[in-house]
Amino acid sequence: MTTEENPVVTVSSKQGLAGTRVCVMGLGYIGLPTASILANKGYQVWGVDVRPDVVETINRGQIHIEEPDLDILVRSAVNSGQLKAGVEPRKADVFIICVPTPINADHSPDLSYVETAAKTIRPFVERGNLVILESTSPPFTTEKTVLPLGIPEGLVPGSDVFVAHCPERVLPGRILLEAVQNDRVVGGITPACAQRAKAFYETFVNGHVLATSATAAEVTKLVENSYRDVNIAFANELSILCDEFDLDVWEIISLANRHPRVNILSPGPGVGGHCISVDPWFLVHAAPERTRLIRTAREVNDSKPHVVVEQIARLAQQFASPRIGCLGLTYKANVDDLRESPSLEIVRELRERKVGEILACDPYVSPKRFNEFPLHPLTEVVSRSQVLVLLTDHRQFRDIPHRVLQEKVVVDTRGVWR
Ligand code: SAJ
Repeated sequence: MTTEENPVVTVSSKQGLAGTRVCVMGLGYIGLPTASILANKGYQVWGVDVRPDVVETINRGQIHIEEPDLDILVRSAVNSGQLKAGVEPRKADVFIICVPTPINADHSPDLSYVETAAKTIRPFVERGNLVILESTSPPFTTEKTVLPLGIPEGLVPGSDVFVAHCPERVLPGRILLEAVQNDRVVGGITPACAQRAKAFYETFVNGHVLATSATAAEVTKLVENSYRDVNIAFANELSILCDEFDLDVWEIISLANRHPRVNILSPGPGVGGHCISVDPWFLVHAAPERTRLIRTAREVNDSKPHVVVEQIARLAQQFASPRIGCLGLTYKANVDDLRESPSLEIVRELRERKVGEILACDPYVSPKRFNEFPLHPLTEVVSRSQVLVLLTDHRQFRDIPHRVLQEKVVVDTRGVWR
């Protein structure tokens, strides 16, 4: 109940962190970096994942996802004994929930992972604990799901126990840097909960930690990703418009961006990843009548892969038996993440429609974890293809010589070969 009962609230430097136990629920793209950053800061971290293979990998000091420098950080955290993993939670001073929050086929939120994580920690939560939801969540999830399911009856939030939402904000590919450098929004179920969470984040975040309510933090996070989705949709709509006029969208955007108050983002094959293509739906679902623009942006971005497929199919018609090279499957450059990837969606649709022989290549996707269709080496794809499609702008593809591209029919969805 009081600050004396738990050191976390007063911790503001590395001193004293070693005595603080943190239990991180979910060791994926957010949970594992968070757990290893905290462990390297000196916290005693217990990481939990439902997958025994993930737990074993981490306990060996290895990682199951691709992220720059994460391997070094995890190895150091495990070797020092500060990070250990298991399939069940343990008692801790701080619980952090970092589980997925996907959407169902009808775009409604699927909160089952949050519900399960909250129920799983409940028997371990004690007076004085801080419980944090980091997963991006629909409005009111902290108050209406985590609080009732995760906090034992009789413990009063804000005095006996502290519950907050602190949405992650890190960019895949720069997670370790951004987890520490970015400003953070921490929203409490009560002001005391927010202050408690703020004190915790200030022990390892260099950016500003901004306190608010749990619901405001939930909506702020969704607004950030919706803002980006709407702006990418604008760029994607421009690319469709410019095709209609037979104009180069990249030229138009670079000219328009010379205006001091215009900053248009880049069109692409669509919007993927587990964040921007999902999170805006949480707002749309929560208030369908108030989110016309956000919904339309989602629809524009979701339609883009089909526009690209049509374009490829049209161009392929000039060959009797077209061989189409598809470069890149992941949702964006230089990451291994295939979730909601428009590039993968395009390759799947081309294969289903039997547009020609499809030769796919992605240096970031190991055939060990991907066996839906064969992957080919870059040199083979480039030499054998008549139509060459750039879907994900991995650095390896940017260096293909111009003279090679000149011999092909090229579809460059990212504008990097211009
Ligand atoms: N994309 C474009 N054109 C652009 C920028 C991106 O087509 O100009 C595409 C990408 O290729 C990709 C998708 O959009 O398919 C999303 O990529 P991204 O790099 O914009 O963002 P994410 O999904 O990797 O990470 C986002 C970030 N949110 C914002 O920038 C507002 C990150 O800070 C969040 O932490 C993350 O979502 C998350 O976890 O919510």
